[in-house]
Amino acid sequence: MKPTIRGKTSNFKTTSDKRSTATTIDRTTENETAAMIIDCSEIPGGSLSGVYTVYIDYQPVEIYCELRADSDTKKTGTTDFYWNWHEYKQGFGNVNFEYWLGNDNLHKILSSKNYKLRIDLEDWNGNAKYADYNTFVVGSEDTNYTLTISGYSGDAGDSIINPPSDSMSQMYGMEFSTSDRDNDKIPFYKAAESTRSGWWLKWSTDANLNGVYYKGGQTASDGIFWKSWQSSQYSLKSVSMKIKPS
Ligand SMILES: [Ca+2]
Repeated sequence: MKPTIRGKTSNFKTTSDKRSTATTIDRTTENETAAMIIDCSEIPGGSLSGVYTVYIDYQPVEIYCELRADSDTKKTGTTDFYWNWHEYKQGFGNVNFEYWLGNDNLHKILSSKNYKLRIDLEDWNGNAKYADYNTFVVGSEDTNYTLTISGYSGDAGDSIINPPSDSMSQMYGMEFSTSDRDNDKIPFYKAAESTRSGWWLKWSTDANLNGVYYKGGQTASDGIFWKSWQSSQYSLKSVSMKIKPS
């Protein structure tokens, strides 16, 4: 059952996969006492993008590895991302389409070495933008998955770091909140309910990537938005978050 996946570094391509956390692979070897994580880039060149079963702390986890620009599956917004703490912790969704890898897995993978985050965005007119972050770390559950992120580049603008520390939309250093776990910074208020998401929230956000999926570019305050490109009222057609070693 132990996958042996080796090979040259493959390309990491852009697609419009909606919210797929295309990510990394865990490899256990005969000589390792602890799970060792490898990433999708170590899958042999020429392999197809798709779902791979990997092992994180010896637990099988299905992840989506994006290896070529061959992803043309249609995304329909069928997965609701308004889940509770436990579900965000464990992960949810259909790994072929829309899913969340799980905050525990994110923490384990991102703690294993340095990773970049790439966010791809698409609006309803066929326009695509991206935002890259050189550093992306998610703390353990003990920290409520506190976010550390830095090093923006891209053409979508920075909706994560730019909101400064005195902004209600600050994300850096924030803890994860869900509908049933209020870790935002505002007493008597649940930011995760207002954004209809699970996310790193102080009060509100400029980057509501786990918001409600509205079709056709509808105006909504709890949609999927990226404020520095489109407004915080414009619900995007597709978004994805992907990681790879930096
Ligand atoms: Ca609160």
